[in-house]
Amino acid sequence: MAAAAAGAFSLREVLDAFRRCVTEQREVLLEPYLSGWRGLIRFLQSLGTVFSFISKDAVAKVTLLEGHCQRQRFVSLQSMVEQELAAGPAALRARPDSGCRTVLRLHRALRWLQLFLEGLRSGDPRTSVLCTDAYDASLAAHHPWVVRKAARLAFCALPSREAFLEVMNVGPPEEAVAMLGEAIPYIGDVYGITQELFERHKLLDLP
Ligand code: 1PX
Repeated sequence: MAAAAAGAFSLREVLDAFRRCVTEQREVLLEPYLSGWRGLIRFLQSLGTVFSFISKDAVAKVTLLEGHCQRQRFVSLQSMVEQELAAGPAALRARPDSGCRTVLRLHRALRWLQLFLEGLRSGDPRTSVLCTDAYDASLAAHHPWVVRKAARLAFCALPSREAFLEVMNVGPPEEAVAMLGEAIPYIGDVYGITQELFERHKLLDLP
């Protein structure tokens, strides 16, 4: 397989990042987690300016988390939750820039991704419908009306299934579909561990 052009999206890279995330102790490592997100954001940016209000928000969140990781030396999601909770749950809830509330937003978006990729893999050619259904089953409940409206409008501009598979940069469509089949369980695993962690610490509704 030809190496993807510098800066171009490759689903393989994202798959590798999410694969590297989960340790034997079932911890989620932040470095590959954020690198997976960087890859996804590059993909979104390649889809055009209609989506820039989404990618800007995602970039802001990833950048904030990278800053926290550098300053506080968090390695895993588990250590971040532990350290941020050390000051007490009320203090954490009051922080608009905490790592936990920021990860929670990406975590909800990861559920969207999982559902959307499952839809793409299923062979349904209606990408906008797949995307809207995935959004309605995940992020929509957490967004105000105006964001929901803008997101649904942007989804109408999504490329076709063939174009999607092509821009994944992993070769012919069958290969892209096979790689989706490989990637989805890794993404699901990261999602599941995070969900359980946040649930246990009652962090699923951090404002
Ligand atoms: C091979 C296919 C890969 C597809 C990759 C697409 C990557 C998508 C990345 C989406 C990241 C979205 C993060 C959203 C985080 C969020 O919920 N932010 C909101 C709340 O934040 P706050 O700090 O205010 O509490 C914020 O209000 C968000 C605003 C922007 C709109 C968010 C719409 C999200 C739609 C997600 C679906 C993306 C569709 C991409 C089409 C491929």
